[in-house]
Amino acid sequence: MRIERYQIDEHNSRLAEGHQRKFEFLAQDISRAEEIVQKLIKFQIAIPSWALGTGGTRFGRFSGGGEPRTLEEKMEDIGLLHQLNQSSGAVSLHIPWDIPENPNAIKALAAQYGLRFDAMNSNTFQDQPGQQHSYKFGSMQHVDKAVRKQAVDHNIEVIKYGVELGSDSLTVWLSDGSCFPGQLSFRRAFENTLESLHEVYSALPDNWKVFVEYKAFEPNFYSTTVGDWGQSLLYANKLGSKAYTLVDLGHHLPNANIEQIVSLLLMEGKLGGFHFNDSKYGDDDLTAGSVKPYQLFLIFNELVAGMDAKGMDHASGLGWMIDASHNVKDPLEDLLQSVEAIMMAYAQALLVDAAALEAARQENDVVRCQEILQNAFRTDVRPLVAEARLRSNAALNPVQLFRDLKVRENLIGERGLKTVATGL
Ligand code: LRH
Ligand code: MN
Repeated sequence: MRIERYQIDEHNSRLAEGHQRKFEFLAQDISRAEEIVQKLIKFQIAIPSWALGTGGTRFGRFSGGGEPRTLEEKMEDIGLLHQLNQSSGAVSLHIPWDIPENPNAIKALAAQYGLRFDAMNSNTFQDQPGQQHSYKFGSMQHVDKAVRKQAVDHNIEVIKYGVELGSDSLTVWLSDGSCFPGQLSFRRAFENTLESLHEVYSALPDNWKVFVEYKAFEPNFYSTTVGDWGQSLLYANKLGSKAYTLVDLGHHLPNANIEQIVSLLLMEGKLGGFHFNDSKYGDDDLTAGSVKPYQLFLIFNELVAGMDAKGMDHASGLGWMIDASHNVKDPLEDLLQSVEAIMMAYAQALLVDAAALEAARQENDVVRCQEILQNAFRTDVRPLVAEARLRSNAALNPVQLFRDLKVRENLIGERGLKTVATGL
């Protein structure tokens, strides 16, 4: 389904007066409003190809209908999201869930929708039909060299697909670990994994990066072989300059200070990118900013400060990707809300008066430090984010237009109620 230009224009003209009033009221107090709007227009977030259908848990899955059946239909849905917010201009593919049978055709289709390919994702956490060796006891950590070789070969195959599509990075998330004390030699598992990652690293094209994604637990529940930021950094440092860490917000133990982790990884020049989502307990893969919006703001506050300290371009300096799963929300509405929350956290972080904050820190004026941060966080930046969309010919209120145009109903009409998208 494509949205016609006039449909967006009509929607925006209905909301224009209210938006203009709110934007002018906000902008009159923000000297850098124009600069912030320009930064928001440039900022693009990659949509995961594995999160366009209904997710589920081991207890059940409740499909909403109209799910994309093919990679082409997934590109169509991401193209529709991008039409609505002009902030979703990239796709992160997961292999083998979304193998581009005809890479050139998929690349051309992506260009039609204004989409580029962000990081490719390998999958050595499931056994595929006809697979020679099982990953039941791990992939790159496995005691059997043949299993490790199978995992390395798969990652090299994923790089090949990415090169054909114009991607320039690979995310490696390993579910490897153990479920019981005694089951695994932590040292051997680390050495086997590092040896395997070195083989993948040496297959990277010169301009490519590899992101080592860490996770505290699940599906293993005693140890995870890339279990936290320290282990991921250890691998990335031992692999070389093209290796980085990837921070999935849901992959931390309760109450971890993720903004501190982000600031240190950025300081070390080893932060590669993000998988944005939110969680209250485990790897819940909920809508970004839906449970802990202040944490998302604090993370972006460290990102803006850290990237400015290194003179990095905000939009292209890191891999900005969503990684979510939709158990009760419409997948596309959920993704629209996640993009909005990320854009708002970024806008609020851009509002922080860094010089005043530094001065207050030098005076150990703790109260003033909090006032400066929370003044930014408590500023309703939605008119700034909406203005960026308006100037990008997107919708002032994407979720509202999605509903007014009965997009889900149309997709169900086209695809049926029972279609199931590949992915989580
Ligand atoms: C693991 C993870 C990883 C993906 C998968 C879909 O929890 O975050 O990034 O490969 O989800
Ligand atoms: Mn992830």
